[in-house]
Amino acid sequence: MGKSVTGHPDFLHPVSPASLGWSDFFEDQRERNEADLAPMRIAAVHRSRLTALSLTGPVKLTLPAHTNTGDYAVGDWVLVDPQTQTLHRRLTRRTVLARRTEGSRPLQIAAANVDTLFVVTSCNAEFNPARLERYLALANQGGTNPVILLTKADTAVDVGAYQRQAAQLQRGLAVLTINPRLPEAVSALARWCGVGQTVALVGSSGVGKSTLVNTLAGPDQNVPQETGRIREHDAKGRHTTTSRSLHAIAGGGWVIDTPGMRTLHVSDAAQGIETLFAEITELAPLCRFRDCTHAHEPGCAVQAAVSGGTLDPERLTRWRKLLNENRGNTPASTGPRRRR
Ligand SMILES: Nc1nc2c(ncn2[C@@H]2O[C@H](COP(=O)(O)OP(=O)(O)OP(=O)(O)O)[C@@H](O)[C@H]2O)c(=O)[nH]1
Ligand SMILES: [Mg+2]
Ligand SMILES: [Zn+2]
Repeated sequence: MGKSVTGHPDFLHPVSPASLGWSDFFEDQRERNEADLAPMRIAAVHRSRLTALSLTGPVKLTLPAHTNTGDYAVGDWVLVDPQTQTLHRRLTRRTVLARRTEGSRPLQIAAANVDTLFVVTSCNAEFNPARLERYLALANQGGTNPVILLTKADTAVDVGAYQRQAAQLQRGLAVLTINPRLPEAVSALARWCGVGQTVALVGSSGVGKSTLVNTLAGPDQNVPQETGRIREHDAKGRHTTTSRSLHAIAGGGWVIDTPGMRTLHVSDAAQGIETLFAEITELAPLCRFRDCTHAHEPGCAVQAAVSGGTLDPERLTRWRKLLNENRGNTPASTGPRRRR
């Protein structure tokens, strides 16, 4: 048994690798000579140490000399020497939530191996379609299924208006209205939180992410996540959560809590943006010109959709803005090749 750590992450029950999220995708990456190494899942990343979940409990990992904790993300699968608790290597990620922090390269991995991204937003002044679209692009790009969770419906006058706006952000998008403080939220989200499933919570500060983590974790949670009240006049949160962490959900799944983000810059997300704006992307081949920018060209199918009332002009503006930002932030070597 490894050195036990107190506090989060929570470790409530003995688990099988599958119940921790292990699958053939990871098993197939194990080399023959790695049979003695134990698969563990990164539960918290600190400046100088990593905490992982093993089948026998939480473990403080020892890092090999040449690595630093920045190479790892919450949700990562790693192979560990069970005797010394020394990390041997990280396995290739199945999904990634990667973002660009101001001026930074490489991208920062916010979380790894997440099945469902819960994009949490509130029915108040925090609600912002352009911001939500950024989260959706991030989820699409990383191979993670996005779901919008609307909180604070109890404080809103017209909840339906928020629900309708959210549902229009991406084709087929699931939008749920929940109160993170009530146990009913658990059953509402159960289909994404089954045994071995991993969800991550993202969104602005104060939308109720950590409150939801505590509700999902249930009464047996060792150390609840800290939560904080929002400012009354502008609904802004106080950035209560400052690091990412993995927590057990009472029903068997796993949830990653993250700090509220001020701004989410998009980069390396051309595919994610294309999925997000499918209704625009799909019209492009119908335009007269192959390189139509859908701005002023004659025979533009996208402009025709705007005139015909089937495409919201604001949506087109946001698409253009996000695409331009993505181009500006994506180096030619990794992005779509435009120059030789
Ligand atoms: N009225 C109401 N309050 C809620 C709801 N959901 C969360 N809250 C409250 O909102 C406040 C902020 O919740 P947190 O869980 O700390 O928010 P967070 O998203 O984790 O914020 P950061 O950690 O700062 O990113 C707390 O006072 C919660 O009790 C809701 O549906 N209705
Ligand atoms: Mg929080
Ligand atoms: Zn066009």
